[in-house]
Amino acid sequence: PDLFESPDYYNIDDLLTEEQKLVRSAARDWVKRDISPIIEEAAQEAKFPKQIIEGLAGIGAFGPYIPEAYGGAGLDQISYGLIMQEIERGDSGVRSTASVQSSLVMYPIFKFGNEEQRNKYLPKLASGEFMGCFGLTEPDHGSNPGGMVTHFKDKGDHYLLNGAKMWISNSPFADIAIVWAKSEEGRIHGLIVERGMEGFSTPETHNKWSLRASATGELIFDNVKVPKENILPNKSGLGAPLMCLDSARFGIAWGVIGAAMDCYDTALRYSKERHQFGKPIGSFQLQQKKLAEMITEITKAQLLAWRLGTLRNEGRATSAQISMAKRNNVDMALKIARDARQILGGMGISGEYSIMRHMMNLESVVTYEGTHDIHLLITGMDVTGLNAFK
Ligand code: TGC
Ligand code: FAD
Repeated sequence: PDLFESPDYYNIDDLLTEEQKLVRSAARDWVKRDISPIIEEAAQEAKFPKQIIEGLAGIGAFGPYIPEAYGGAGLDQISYGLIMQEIERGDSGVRSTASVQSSLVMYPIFKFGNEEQRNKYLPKLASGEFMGCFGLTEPDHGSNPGGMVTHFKDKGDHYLLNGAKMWISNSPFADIAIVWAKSEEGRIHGLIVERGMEGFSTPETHNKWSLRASATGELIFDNVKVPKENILPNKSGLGAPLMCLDSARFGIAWGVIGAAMDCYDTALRYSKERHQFGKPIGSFQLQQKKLAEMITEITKAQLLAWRLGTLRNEGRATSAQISMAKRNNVDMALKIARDARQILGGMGISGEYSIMRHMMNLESVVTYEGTHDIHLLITGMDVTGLNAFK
């Protein structure tokens, strides 16, 4: 079938620069060639396809907006968004790997690290020679990361780290982890923990029905001696990891549009080919309603993402604006995946088509990086000035 028609109902391409369109094409071609043919099997087997790391680095998916001096692609925020969109057209789990590497590992090292840390890690992360993960969530602290109990003590020439993180994307194979932990004073800091440090282990989480092509695991710290030079010196407090989340949530707001587009393309094509009662099912009003609403919602999500990208490029996007786009766009994609699956009838549950995989993946995306509820409460707090969390 003719993959990836990429609906552009409102001529949004006119709003993109030539460079942004080139970046998007390169990512789209790579996903079509290297992800689409292998992803269903990887998801069925619940295996992260490690062979794609080089290709992800090749399309600039690792640190798209990190300056070229540190190995990044030096691109703008809309280009970053478009890369995430094209990758997630293939699979949300692959986009997760790229989101984590870029926004949750490279970004904090770039933003809160010193020059030595930037030079030591960023070029290797950009090329995929090093893979990273981000440990914020704990077994008892998910939506409320400020309550974390993972902590470190100053032992003179090193820090002694104890605790555990859970639900960590990329953890089973990551070379380094950005770990958020409390000091003896109760202040949150970021530490760079490297695979191989004694007392550090990363058991994989099995039996997921979602993001099966992405490896998820724990991070366990049992008296891990972390060299003092591995602390990120330039920002502490919960605001530091939340700044990383702003960047990743922005990428997700774009990424899920790709998953939605793939579901829409597939359902539209199927609705014209599949005949029942002597007619294509796309000629029935009930199916047209679903398709018309899908393209309307995709178009609204594209405009939200584009405007947010422009605000990010100008350094003006607020965290609450990012929350609105993450929440709206993930919900939009999840609803489209569910409707598209129905349009395919029984075929909708088959791995012959990508829709059920997208649908199951999006059940994680609506939960991670701040749940649907949490982002609603962030908007609620922003417009009322009243905090409903506590
Ligand atoms: P609160 O008291 O409101 O804030 C603490 C400090 O942080 C500041 N702040 C922010 N700074 C930067 N960016 C933001 N978005 C910020 N939001 C708040 C705030 O000003 C304050 O600063 P200061 O200087 O006064 O201390 O914090 P709270 O404890 O009430 O929590 C607020 C809440 C609930 C919104 C926040 O904790 C939250 O977002 N919870 C959701 C947790 C979450 O998103 N976890 C994600 C884990 S990582 C992940 O899921 C990766 S999946 C990756 C993949 O595979 O793609
Ligand atoms: P909880 O916080 O226990 O929430 C349970 C329910 O309660 C939710 O519906 C929530 O909306 C609701 N709720 C919570 N608080 C409130 C409130 N104040 N008011 C109303 N309702 C509320 N984390 C990382 O640090 N790094 C990663 O790389 C990472 N990758 C992930 C990959 C996958 C596949 C998954 C599933 C998760 C990942 N996470 C990661 C963790 C993710 O960020 C958390 O699952 C998420 O933040 C929610 O936390 P929780 O699961 O503990 O749910």
